[in-house]
Amino acid sequence: MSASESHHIPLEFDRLSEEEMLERADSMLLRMQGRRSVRHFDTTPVPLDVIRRCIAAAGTAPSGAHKQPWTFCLVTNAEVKRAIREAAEKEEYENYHGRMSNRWLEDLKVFDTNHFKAHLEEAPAVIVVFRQVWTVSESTEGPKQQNYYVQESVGIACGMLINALHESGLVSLTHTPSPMEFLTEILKRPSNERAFLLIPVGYPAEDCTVPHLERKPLGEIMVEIH
Ligand code: IYR
Repeated sequence: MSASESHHIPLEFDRLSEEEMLERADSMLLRMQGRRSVRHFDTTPVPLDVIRRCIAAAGTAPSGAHKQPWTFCLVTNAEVKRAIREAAEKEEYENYHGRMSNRWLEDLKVFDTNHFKAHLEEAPAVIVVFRQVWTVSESTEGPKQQNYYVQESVGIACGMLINALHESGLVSLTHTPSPMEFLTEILKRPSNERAFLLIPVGYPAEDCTVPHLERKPLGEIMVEIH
């Protein structure tokens, strides 16, 4: 099949000098090393256009067969955030009081977490990411379209979103209350969507602290085979 038959277009790409590549990789690494998950938010509103652009950036993620099987629900409504918090706390109470193993609870000690989730109300915005297990084409009457590698695709998009938020001067938390079905109900999402990740977004509280953690050095996360 020729390029024109498969609707290919020329790639726009500028080769950089090795020096510039290293400089960019270095400065990106430095900025990414400064990102932390934050659990204590300032209640000050954030510019929603910034978040909208970050979501647009997440939407550039690669996906299985380019199905883009994601929906980003941006929530700022105080009543809806309260409903999410209440439902999340109910599930998390069960998690912390029997559903999580002792080893799991032990592993979480450094984070000082519990079933109280004030950040779900305090953060001025909460993004709930949904994965689309199938897609309905055009009209809702249309046939179900299969999606592929949905977890991988939405996971990559979420990573890009978290980085975009950080790059834009906001902080976030990746929160996965379990189970998450209540989000479908509260946000009135269609039957092809499943909640994937809940991301409170905002500015950090003035007195915000984060756990003293270290990241694995490169030598521990990479093997090279040349
Ligand atoms: N979902 C719970 C517990 C929790 C689990 C993991 I894995 C974490 O990295 C942090 C918390 C909660 O949000 O508190």
